Amino acid sequence: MTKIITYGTFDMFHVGHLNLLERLSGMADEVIVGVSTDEFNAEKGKKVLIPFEQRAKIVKNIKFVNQVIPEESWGQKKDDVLNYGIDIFAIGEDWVGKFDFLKEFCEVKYLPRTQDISTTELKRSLKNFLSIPQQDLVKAFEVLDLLRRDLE
Ligand code: C2G
Repeated sequence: MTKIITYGTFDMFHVGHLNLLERLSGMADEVIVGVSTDEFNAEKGKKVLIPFEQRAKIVKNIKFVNQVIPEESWGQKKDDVLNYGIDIFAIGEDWVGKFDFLKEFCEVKYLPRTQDISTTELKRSLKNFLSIPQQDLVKAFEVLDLLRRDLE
């Protein structure tokens, strides 16, 4: 029974997060995920949109995940690896090298990220969409409606 652990914010859950968790499930029998609390995200200097309870609930309900724990500090990883009997620590390669100190206690793997998607990108696209003047959006939908009718 091999166990793998990862940590993350998982804000505005998207396919990049899902791909990572799916990969973990192919690497071990049990997947444990440390979801960053709102307080820890403040410490990471990361603004989150979705509160911890909702982010944790979504991750807990992903079929590739067996257990969710709160990630409250940078320092908890070693204790988690020892207390949960972790065989592998894995995380996206944006963190490459940052957690090599865990090699003393378990395997450490940095995995390729999913390209062209990130919470930052989603927020930017949403902001751009919402910045389109209301009347331009209305006009665009009217034109689309006319085109659809022509095609019918
Ligand atoms: N990820 C990915 N592909 C993306 C976006 C994210 O593979 N397009 C991965 C990240 O590499 C990370 C995980 O999904 O392994 C969660 O990403 P974030 O929620 O951004 O997590 P982060 O803020 O990097 O927190 O102690 C570790 C930190 O808590 C990691």
